[in-house]
Amino acid sequence: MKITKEQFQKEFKNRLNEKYAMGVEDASANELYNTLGSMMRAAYSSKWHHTWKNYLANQQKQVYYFSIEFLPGKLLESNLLNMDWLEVVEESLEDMGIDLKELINVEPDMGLGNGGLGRLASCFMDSIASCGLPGNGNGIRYQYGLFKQKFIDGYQVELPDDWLNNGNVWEVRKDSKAVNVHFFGDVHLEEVEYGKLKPVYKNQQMLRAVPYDTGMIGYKNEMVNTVRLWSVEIPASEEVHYRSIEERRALEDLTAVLYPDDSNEKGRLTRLAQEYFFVSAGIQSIVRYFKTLNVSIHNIHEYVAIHINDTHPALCIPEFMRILLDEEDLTWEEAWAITLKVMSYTNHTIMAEAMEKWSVDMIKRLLPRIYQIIEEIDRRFVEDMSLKVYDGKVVENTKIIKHGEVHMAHLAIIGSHSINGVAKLHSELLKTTVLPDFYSIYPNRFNNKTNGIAQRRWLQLSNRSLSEVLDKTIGTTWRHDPLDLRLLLNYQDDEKVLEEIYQSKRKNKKRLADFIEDHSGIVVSPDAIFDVQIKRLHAYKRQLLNLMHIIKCYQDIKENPESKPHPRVFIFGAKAAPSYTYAKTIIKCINETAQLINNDPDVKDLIKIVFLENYNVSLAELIIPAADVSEQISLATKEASGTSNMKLMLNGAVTLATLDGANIEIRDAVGDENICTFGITKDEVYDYYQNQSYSAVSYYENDPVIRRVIEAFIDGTIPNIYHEGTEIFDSLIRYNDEFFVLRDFKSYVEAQEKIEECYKDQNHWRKMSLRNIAHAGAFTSDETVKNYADEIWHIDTLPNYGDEKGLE
Ligand code: B1N
Repeated sequence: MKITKEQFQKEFKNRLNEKYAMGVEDASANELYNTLGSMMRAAYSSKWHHTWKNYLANQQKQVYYFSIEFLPGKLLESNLLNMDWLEVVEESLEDMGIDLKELINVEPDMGLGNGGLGRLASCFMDSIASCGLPGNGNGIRYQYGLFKQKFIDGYQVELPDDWLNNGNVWEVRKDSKAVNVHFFGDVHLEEVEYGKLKPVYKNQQMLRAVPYDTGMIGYKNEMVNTVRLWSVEIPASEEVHYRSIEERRALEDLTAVLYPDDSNEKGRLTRLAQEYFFVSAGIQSIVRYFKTLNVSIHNIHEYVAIHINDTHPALCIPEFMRILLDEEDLTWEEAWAITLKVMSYTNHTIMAEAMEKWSVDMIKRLLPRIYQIIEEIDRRFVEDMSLKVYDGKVVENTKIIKHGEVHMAHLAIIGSHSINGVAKLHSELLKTTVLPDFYSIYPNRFNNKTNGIAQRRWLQLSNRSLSEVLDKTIGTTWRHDPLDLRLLLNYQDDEKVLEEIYQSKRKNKKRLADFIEDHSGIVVSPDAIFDVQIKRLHAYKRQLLNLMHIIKCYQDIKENPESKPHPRVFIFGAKAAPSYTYAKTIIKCINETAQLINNDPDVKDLIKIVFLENYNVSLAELIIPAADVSEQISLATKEASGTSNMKLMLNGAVTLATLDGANIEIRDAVGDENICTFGITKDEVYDYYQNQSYSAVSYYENDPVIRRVIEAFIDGTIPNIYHEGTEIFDSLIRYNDEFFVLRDFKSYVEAQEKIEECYKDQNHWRKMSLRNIAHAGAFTSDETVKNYADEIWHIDTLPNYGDEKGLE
């Protein structure tokens, strides 16, 4: 999609005039942004059209990635990059006196997800298109994204994220593709013809699902795939059926808000309705599209793969069965065989509280036909297992419906041909510890697909200065193939290159320091170590461990004013689920500790704490390039993979990590000398569980350092946290420290000391940093999605892909 400066400027001015009857000099940033966006959309729409027409013409097998969250962030710059317009547009705008950055600033950050799971889905969408793979996203167009976070008196306050209030240039509403989704009512099976039972419905409520499509532009490959997000509407004809205003409102608001819980489930009717809504709409639209191929429904698995991103879309399985049985008249046996071939499932967590379960009563009431199908899937599963060798316990552990609840993970596993975890350790734990009974039944279904990240966003766009150094040093092939970052290893002893990488880091740190001063008033030095922990606030991620170490450093300085640690800025970014009081307590404690330390003259600026508000994709793009230290300190076994670990290493940060999730693979990639690991291993964690032998209080009693740190929470050292300090103290001592913070404290402190030592030896540190960048290409989501494509979805690029990327 090439364009010249002259073409661009002419077209841009025309459009601005057409849209707003204005010249460049009169337009606001928002008007300029909308003009540019609509112009880009017009430019890629013929490629978009071609892409799906080609899929159709080739009867290409496609994957549909069902995810209740997508977290794309801003799209302007990333679309410009992938269209190969970035440089021309930047220069052309500059000629017209417009700074592209100002247009980027007015774009809302599209935050239809909570954290890693949603961001992974968006990296996958970028990679699928960029690798030329036929794949689409399917999700919900929430009217409000994840809440905006503010701190008031150190407390988290949530504000609505009304991201659509200025419209959305990237989406296209497709009225002609709307479908109906049904809820509630009564259903019974009637023999409509001899021997054939069909469901007959009474008193159902019908909602309209309207799709909004967004083009996913492949990186300089002329391909544009689709993410389809569904929005609810109430058909006027249906008004009469509502039993109450409340009920009407509940359904009307179905796609209004994203549930703000990460790794946690709260059984609520609206959430279940959301899940069915986007699943049913998505599957109906897939089947409708499939019919235009003129292929027999008996072969649909050769043309369609459906991926279930965590259990939230697990209703794909009974919904697909419903369509094959009730609408396509297939037999149960055939419908089931096809469903298995179509469906695959990724598990993203082993945290018990995140395992989705719905009460039988709720599903029965909201989705009566779906419930019948789930019941029958379960009945046949139990019958089948009982005939095989499995003992009663295995069947009891694996069935879908028990104790009045539907276990969504069990449904997803039983109905999919592939079940994968998101890092090697996590996938092993699924087999050995979390789902051993399922593993014994279906050993061949289990596999690993380690997560990845899109280097385009997380390096090319967010770290332009490092990208330039890379281009100069190793050429530009890494931009297409991130594995080529390894070429950098040839320069690990090249002082000039090390210096240039350092200077680019310095620039990014300065940029962040300016932002910090603007937004929080805190002055930090870019020569300090920037120590970064950015992720959702959750007890298992152990932001508390980080805070305890900071308090220790503070106490050391107070006790020994002559000590001269290297100056450090501890940077946090984290949102807590609004209902997660413990996580909010930790936020309050970090903020109050920041007040104390940042303003204590004795500290002489040796330590600063900066907790940036409203951590989101855009803020991540600013923080990550500036990081020196990457905090990945979850309790071993708890973080399924993590992806900020990959983003931070890619930008030259050195990882300070427990042996959890993908940290282990990062260590294996960079080697022990280039990462700093600490803490107990998965085996030690399980030993403690097995023997119930962990005693937090003994650390408190026997380790004076730990004792002094913990007491700071309750003895007034940290001001304004009377209630919160007690809550922390109790979680550690009274409730025996669920995430072994005290157990890992000492080795964490030692690891932090080692980090400081390494940093002080700048020559050594710079080499470590370079090796991290060089090995980060291995964690590209391009490779991850190719593995999904080959091993799970069995999809391929178009036959002519690569030799004529321009398509027809
Ligand atoms: O998924 C990420 C992983 O890198 C993280 O380690 C993992 O914690 C994260 C319920 C979740 N697991 N589970 C969720 C999110 C929302 C929700 O309502 C669960 N998120 C993860 C990508 O694999």
